[in-house]
Amino acid sequence: MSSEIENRLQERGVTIDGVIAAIQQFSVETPSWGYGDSGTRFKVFHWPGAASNLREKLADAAQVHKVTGICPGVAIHIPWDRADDWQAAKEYAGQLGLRIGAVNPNLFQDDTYRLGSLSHFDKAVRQRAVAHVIECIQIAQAVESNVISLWLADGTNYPGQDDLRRRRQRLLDSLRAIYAALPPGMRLLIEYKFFEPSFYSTDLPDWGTSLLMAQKLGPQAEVLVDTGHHPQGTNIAQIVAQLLDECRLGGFHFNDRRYADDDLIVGSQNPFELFCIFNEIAGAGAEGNANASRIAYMIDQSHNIEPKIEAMIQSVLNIQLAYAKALLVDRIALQQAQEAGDVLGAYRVLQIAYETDVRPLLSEVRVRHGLDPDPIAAFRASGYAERVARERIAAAMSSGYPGA
Ligand code: RM4
Ligand code: MN
Ligand code: MN
Repeated sequence: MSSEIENRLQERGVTIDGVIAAIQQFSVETPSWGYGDSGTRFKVFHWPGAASNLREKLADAAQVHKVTGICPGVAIHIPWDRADDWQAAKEYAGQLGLRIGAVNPNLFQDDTYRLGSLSHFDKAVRQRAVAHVIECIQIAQAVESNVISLWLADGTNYPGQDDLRRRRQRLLDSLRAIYAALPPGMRLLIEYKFFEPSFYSTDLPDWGTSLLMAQKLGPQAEVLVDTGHHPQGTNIAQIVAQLLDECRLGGFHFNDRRYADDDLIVGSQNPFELFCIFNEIAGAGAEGNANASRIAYMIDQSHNIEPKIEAMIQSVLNIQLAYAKALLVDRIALQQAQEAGDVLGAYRVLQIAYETDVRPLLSEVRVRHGLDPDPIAAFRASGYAERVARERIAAAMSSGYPGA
């Protein structure tokens, strides 16, 4: 255990056990699609043994949970993960110590969605898109998940291509039909992204638009912040603060970016930003903000050149690290410095927490859980990646499936 951290907390009358309990309660959902082959528009490199169906993705996700202890949920994407028997899929997840989490509808890969889905000018297309989301709601009910995570590719490429206000009204109409189909307790998380695949306008481009939609729909609709979906330089921590204050922060899709929607390992490019995000959440939580304790933390990454399972473990560890550091912020000293107008004193309160080495603390939390203190080493030592590479390639060859 890090006595440095313990001593510093003691000086403030904070017990290390409280911090450990908060770390133990924290969990992150991993995405099924992060275990399969994915890439860029230039090339998809096949990873030997990469999962190619829901069972394999769940098996891989179970390895991440096994070594980190904080990833019991797995988000699914329909139709990529469509199963004939959802009861069986749910039971298989249960046997692995997992549960199926957020259900992500896919409104961007059907030919009929070329000019939009929920915002399309053709009512028949809109109805088809709404029906797909309602099917996802039914799947969520079957697997006992209570989150629908909606990302919309809708938008236009050229000025004048469609009427922007009419698109908005159609979208709201479609969302109302979806909202009406939500059973009690199920949440609709509305994701936004500033561009891509559309380049002139995107129907849900920013957190404000998603928030307006959520507020019009009702309390079961909330905003989902994907950390890769903002223009360069956007202050995501401030967006998080505003959503927390409005009690509409539904969840996160964590990943990191340098240029666009890069979907890189969380915290690999801008770890301080990740810390600042968690600082807002920890600060709100310390003041009893109701939203802070019911945030769906999820990863949304696709791995191009990385080994997929290890990349996921690394992301989970980076998230946990940032969260633990945010818990160490001296909130009283911070507020005092802020209200004394001590600009740099306040900054230094954050800096002290950010620069604290929390690795011994996290190792301690893992050991208390019966886990290896070093999850990456444990995963590498397990030989799992090599074993599935052999077995899955052999299975693919014997079935004639090329595995690409
Ligand atoms: C989008 C967005 C969604 C994800 C798709 C595959 O950029 O991040 O959340 O489901 O990609
Ligand atoms: Mn996303
Ligand atoms: Mn994305």
